[in-house]
Amino acid sequence: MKKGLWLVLAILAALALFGGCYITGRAAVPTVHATVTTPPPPTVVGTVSTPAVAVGGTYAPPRPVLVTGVTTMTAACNPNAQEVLNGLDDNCNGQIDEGWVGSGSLQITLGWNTPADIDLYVVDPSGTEIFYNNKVSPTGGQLDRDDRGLCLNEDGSPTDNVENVFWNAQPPAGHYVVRVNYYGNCDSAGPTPITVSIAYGGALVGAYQYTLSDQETVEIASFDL
Ligand SMILES: [Ca+2]
Ligand SMILES: [Ca+2]
Repeated sequence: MKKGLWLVLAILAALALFGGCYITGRAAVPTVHATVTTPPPPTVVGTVSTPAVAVGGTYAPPRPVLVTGVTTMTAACNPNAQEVLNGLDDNCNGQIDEGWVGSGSLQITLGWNTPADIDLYVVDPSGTEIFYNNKVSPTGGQLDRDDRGLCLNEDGSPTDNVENVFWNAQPPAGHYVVRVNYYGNCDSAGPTPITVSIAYGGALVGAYQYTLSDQETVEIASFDL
């Protein structure tokens, strides 16, 4: 009897084990709450100039057309340099004379270093001419510094002159024209070397040179955005 009893018990155990699994069927699918793993931000070492991003992607740099006689300056900036008021991006951060004038997303800056009175003109795609007598365009462009050499200067200095036009927000697409006019020699200035620097989307497009004579007007550069 004992042997028979053990046999019965063994059969019942086998049925409970394998039969149970069979009856249970496929294992229940565990409920998984969707989770999204966000990768950590990249590690940035040092100071990096972040280029502005336009809707739909990064800004495409414009390609200015220069008139005869205008030359492109060789890049001479230094990331460790102190930015000074001179119409140039001294520290290579894509902003011209930051701390003195506005930069924004598009910046066009005239610089010269004689007592002459020279003026910057920028015609934007709306046809608006931005200059000392019309400092704000409906497109958002504005002239925020107007220097007049020895004739009369905003900061009282006959040299280190700068005029600056910039757009804080994204400037309109279309055609831009940059002109400079030698308004007056203020009784002491002769032909004057000038620079025009253009920065767009957090990067310097270029810096351009020309020597301007008294009363001369020159279309330094034109470009499309
Ligand atoms: Ca700079
Ligand atoms: Ca500068």
